[in-house]
Amino acid sequence: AKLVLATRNAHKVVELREILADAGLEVDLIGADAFPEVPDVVENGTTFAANALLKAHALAKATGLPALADDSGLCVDLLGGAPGIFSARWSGGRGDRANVELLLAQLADMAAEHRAAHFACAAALVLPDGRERVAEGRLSGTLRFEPVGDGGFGYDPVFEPVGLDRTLAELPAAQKNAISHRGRALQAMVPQLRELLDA
Ligand code: ITT
Repeated sequence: AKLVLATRNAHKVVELREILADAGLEVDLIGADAFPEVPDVVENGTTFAANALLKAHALAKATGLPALADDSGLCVDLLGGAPGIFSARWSGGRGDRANVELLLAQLADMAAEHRAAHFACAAALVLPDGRERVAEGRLSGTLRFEPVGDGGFGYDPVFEPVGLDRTLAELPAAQKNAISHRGRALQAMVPQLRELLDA
């Protein structure tokens, strides 16, 4: 079965492909870059799930193919859950590194025991006939004071998962995917992908 990945984030595409391949799904994954004429949807939902559904519905409608979207972000306890759904543009669109720098500055005076955070991911599957499914995943941890590691993307270099003494950016990709918010959301979505896509 064909499945369009409704994301323009190249790092997500790599991770989604690996996670779905590991799940043994028989799907032909198509990147959103195959449809450059489809405009980006306005992500004006108030939750990860709402924004994931907006992205998946837009692409399923435009392409006539099943679409899978990921909306995700980092939620910091002390910041009341921010950056949350605003994670990608926390520094006003200046990129991942600037986002991390701003977040570290916002937490500068906070001791390790106050730096709890979690990553959240909502995966949305939408079929051209409008049927939809959502699955969510989380990963809890704490925020470091300095970035460490070259792997992953976004906030990975400052995020230390609970129970590990390394950041997500120090983990091999397979190990990140096995525990990540994205990995967990997708694993929860596998039965629905099999059922709806017959994959
Ligand atoms: P699309 O909407 O096209 O999928 P995006 O990057 O704008 O791409 P989101 O709105 O879902 O996607 O924002 C996700 C942001 O959350 C991402 O840019 C990172 O800053 C952060 N993030 C999500 N998952 C992450 C991960 O696994 N590791 C590090 N940071 C992550």
